[in-house]
Amino acid sequence: MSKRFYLTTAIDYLNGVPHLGHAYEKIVTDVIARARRSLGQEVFFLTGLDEHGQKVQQAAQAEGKEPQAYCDELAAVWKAFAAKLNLTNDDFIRTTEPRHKTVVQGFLDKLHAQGDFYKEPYEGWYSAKEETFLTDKDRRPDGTFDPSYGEVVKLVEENWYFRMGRHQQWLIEHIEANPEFIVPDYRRNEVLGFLKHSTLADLCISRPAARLSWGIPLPFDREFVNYVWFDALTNYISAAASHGDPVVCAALGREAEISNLQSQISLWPADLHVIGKDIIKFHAVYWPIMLKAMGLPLPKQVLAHGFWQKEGAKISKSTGNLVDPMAVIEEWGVDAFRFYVVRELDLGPDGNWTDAGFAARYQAELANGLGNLVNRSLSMLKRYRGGILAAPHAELQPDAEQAVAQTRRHLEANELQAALLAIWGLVNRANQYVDQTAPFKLAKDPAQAARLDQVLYNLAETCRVLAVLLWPFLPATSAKIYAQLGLAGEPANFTSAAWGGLGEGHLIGEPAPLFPRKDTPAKAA
Ligand code: ME8
Repeated sequence: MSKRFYLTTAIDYLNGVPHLGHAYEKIVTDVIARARRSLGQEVFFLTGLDEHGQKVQQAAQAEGKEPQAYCDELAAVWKAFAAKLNLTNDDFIRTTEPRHKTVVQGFLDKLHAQGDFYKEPYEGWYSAKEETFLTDKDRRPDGTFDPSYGEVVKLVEENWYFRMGRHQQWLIEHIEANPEFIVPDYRRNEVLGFLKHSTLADLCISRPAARLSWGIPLPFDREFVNYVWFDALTNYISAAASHGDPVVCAALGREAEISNLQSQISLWPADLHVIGKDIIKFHAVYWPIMLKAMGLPLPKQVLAHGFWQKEGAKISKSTGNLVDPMAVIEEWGVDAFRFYVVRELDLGPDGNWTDAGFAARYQAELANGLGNLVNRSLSMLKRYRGGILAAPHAELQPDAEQAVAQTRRHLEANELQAALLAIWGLVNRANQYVDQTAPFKLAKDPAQAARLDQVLYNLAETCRVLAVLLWPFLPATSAKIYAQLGLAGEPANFTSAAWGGLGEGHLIGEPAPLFPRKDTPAKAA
């Protein structure tokens, strides 16, 4: 059983419908998953939903529904959304599933038995309206709390805490010794700065069930449910356990039970957690500590992406400043959406969605760039040669090989935006080649018949190479290019980007526009 390349996304709170930020994270993770598969690795891609805790309980209450019924209804929407994005996730975990709850409870039991937890009263200011404890930092300059908190009272509450102190030093050393552990490097520096300049407070891992019932009960104290972040982070190993991962099952003492599974998949340690910058502390501080306490190896990498704004302002339900990914996909197609978010925003910095920018990229790079190249190349082959290729010719081979090598290098380093730039280098070169060689003129001169054959071969073969390179990013488009070339199957194997795949006498299929032109002013969302 060889270990898979195991990559995960954050699991989204189930308190609304998916927005641009959720879609972005899932798409970049899918591109990485597809790229690894194309490059020959065995991959396991996990995504899912974070269904417990106050946010979800309140959202259910607001709709007058039982939390479980609320989650079941909405989870169906999110699963359909994952399919709409064309994600190739191998599993979809929900934290309300029994397979997850048993692992969380096993985890809690083991740490409790080891003495990692203690119970203590906490005294603080409490807002019943917001169901949250407040500190002096939450006071306004005049010393009062914001009226949005309602009445704020002194409250004493007992809770369970996870001892953090002994973990601070080794974690600093681990992050320093493994520069790849947190990327980009400015996020690593942020985490190191935090760890070096403050004392890690013990983590409260419970909420009294009397106050918040929507959670996983602590197995050793039923008066409490588990803090939602402890619960949520555990999804990465509960999914692995449910597939019989030997490392996780051994740590949980579940070897016997798991050995009955039909098939076992080796997953842990995770190779890559893809998350947003706002939850880096949970993934790069608390999660490694939880794993270390459990006796499990740490994930190889935590990659924190940036945040999207729309038209320069925060994405927000309350102000209505939203990008509705479903609406964009309906209007422009899923590949146009996948393309824009990966092309526009490198992995790391923050980005800004603009409707005009979306329409401009669609027009210039997809319709006039890739779409026009494929359509005119194949249409000319059809018109001048009945769709039949002449002998292979290698004029564009060096350009294609350069793009293939650059794309491979960037995909291996998860440099997705740079990979797209390399691919578009070839798109632009091939469009320039059409203009320079002018096959429409060659076709008028019988003495140039052999030259026309060469040009048409170079163009068709470049389209084929592009389909292979594009597959992780624009899978539907790349499948269409393959079909229009008269090739069977999906271009899902990077090695087939080698020049010369199309043979003499090959008959292509029917050319059709890949990206219909939009003549009306753009309305992206
Ligand atoms: O944080 N731009 O869930 P969530 C880019 N359940 N990414 C964004 C974004 C934006 N505007 N807004 C949110 C949670 N995200 C927890 C995770 S994991 C064990 C538990 C990203 O629904 C965000 O950074 O608030 C996170 O990675 C993901 O969307 C889910 O956010």
